[in-house]
Amino acid sequence: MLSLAAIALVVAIGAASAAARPKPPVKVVVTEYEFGFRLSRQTVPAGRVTFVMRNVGALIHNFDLIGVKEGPFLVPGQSATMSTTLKRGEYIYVCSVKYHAAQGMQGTLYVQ
Ligand SMILES: [Cu+2]
Repeated sequence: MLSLAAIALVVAIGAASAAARPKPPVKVVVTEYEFGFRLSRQTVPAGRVTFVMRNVGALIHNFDLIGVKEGPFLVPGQSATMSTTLKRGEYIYVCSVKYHAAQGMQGTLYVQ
């Protein structure tokens, strides 16, 4: 029978190795289309985030996380990634092609 001490040791080792390993960045898939965005997750933990942006529409679009980082303009069918480090808060994102935000290409990303 496994003693309680042995179980405690296994748990302690597990916790130590988890702490030593840096956390992998959180991935958010951003789909761009006329006229809106679909995000694989709307809320992420604070820290490193990688956005995988895909334009599945018929016009040029981008993903501009206002005040943080602006993704490249993507032609239909194109993809790109961008990484950034986010603190807790609410972040507005838009497509910065003229009139696209007003037509629905905007939203809020929540960082907890
Ligand atoms: Cu757009």
